Amino acid sequence: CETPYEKFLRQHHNNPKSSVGKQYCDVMMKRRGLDKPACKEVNTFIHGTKNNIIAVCTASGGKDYGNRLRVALRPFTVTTCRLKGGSTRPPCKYSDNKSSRYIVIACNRNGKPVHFDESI
Ligand code: U5P
Repeated sequence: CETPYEKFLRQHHNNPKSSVGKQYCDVMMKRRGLDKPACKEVNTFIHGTKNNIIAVCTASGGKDYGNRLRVALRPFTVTTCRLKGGSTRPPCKYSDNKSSRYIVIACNRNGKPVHFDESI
């Protein structure tokens, strides 16, 4: 079954950014199963290497951010998908926003990311 780290990667890792056409978020949110049972409201995909994301859990790539969170020392290219309209019933339609941001994540005791909190 899927570990918390594997779930993090499914929800939040896409590198390099997949070329799926104009509606990146609509395609990716469905492809990664984030349209079930309801459309997820907000979800961020990180276009960075696994090694660079894992490094945020260490002193070389991140620092403590309180509340057991870690903030990256360097920005990542990310795409944030935001549900359009008021209904969370599929089919899910998203707006896409690609930007360079400092990700805030939680890591497990093995130094692997397990939660995406926000990007700043
Ligand atoms: N989330 C993102 N990107 C954001 C904010 C939230 O992907 O910029 C996702 C995370 O997976 C988080 C979930 O666990 O939304 C719920 O966020 P929240 O409602 O607890 O803030």
